[in-house]
Amino acid sequence: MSSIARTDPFFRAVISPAFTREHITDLAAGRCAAIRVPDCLPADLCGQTLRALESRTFDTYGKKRVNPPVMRFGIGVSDHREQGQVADGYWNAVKADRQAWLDLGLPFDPFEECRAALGANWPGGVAVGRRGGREMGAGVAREPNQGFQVHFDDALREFSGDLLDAALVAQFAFNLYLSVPETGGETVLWRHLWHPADEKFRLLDSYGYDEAVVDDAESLEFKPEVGEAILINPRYFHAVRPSQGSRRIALGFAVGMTATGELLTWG
Ligand SMILES: O=C(O)CCC(=O)C(=O)O
Ligand SMILES: [Fe+2]
Repeated sequence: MSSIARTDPFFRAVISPAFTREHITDLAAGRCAAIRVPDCLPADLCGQTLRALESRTFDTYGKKRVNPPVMRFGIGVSDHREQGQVADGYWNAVKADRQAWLDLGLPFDPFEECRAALGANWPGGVAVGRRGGREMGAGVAREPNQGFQVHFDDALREFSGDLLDAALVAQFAFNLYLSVPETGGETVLWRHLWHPADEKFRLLDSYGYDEAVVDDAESLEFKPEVGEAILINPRYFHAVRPSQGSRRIALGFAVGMTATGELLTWG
């Protein structure tokens, strides 16, 4: 007699000392849902970045769309979306954002360090993506102390046509955790991809959905650690649980894989 598997062997998080070619390919192909790399960046690099960020005032996302509020240092293209297009204001915001990160006075570029770690074993390389020849933002520091609602990220559905100058064959979300809370703050992924019928669970004017949208879908949950980087398939519904204690601060950006095997990032 054969037993019936109740879990999907491909819906799993792999833990690895580095981002390998095999794991990134598995994530693109659906053979895993997340890659976790503990101690991805040296502790002193994370510490310096955190201390610099702690001395700055964080902004909030649009309070209506992102509620409970999420703090952030930097900008994201999702705040500059107008009718499926990137609003002109994004480019000035990117320019100001680059200066704001330079003004932190760090002797290195934290996003460049993240890209280097991500691309260490990737033959196609990792670069910041371009749109109409212009370089996109490198990423953002986000602080969702009160959590992220259940949501998914998919540039294909958020923007009309290609967001970048290249067509993407897969999308990922990268996070590098600089500070984590003592209680809560887990990242949860559900084995559920958006379906039109899910729209009835959409929270009013929000990026998020009622948790009933993921119903009894298989889930995986992890509690990030300082210095850890994760790469997830953000087309799976996911959320961050509310937390207490230390601030939950992560460097984040989106990653796309092109048909020629380049990894392109944007924030
Ligand atoms: O902070 C996290 O762990 C995940 C945040 C998120 O929603 C994303 O990176 O797309
Ligand atoms: Fe997300």
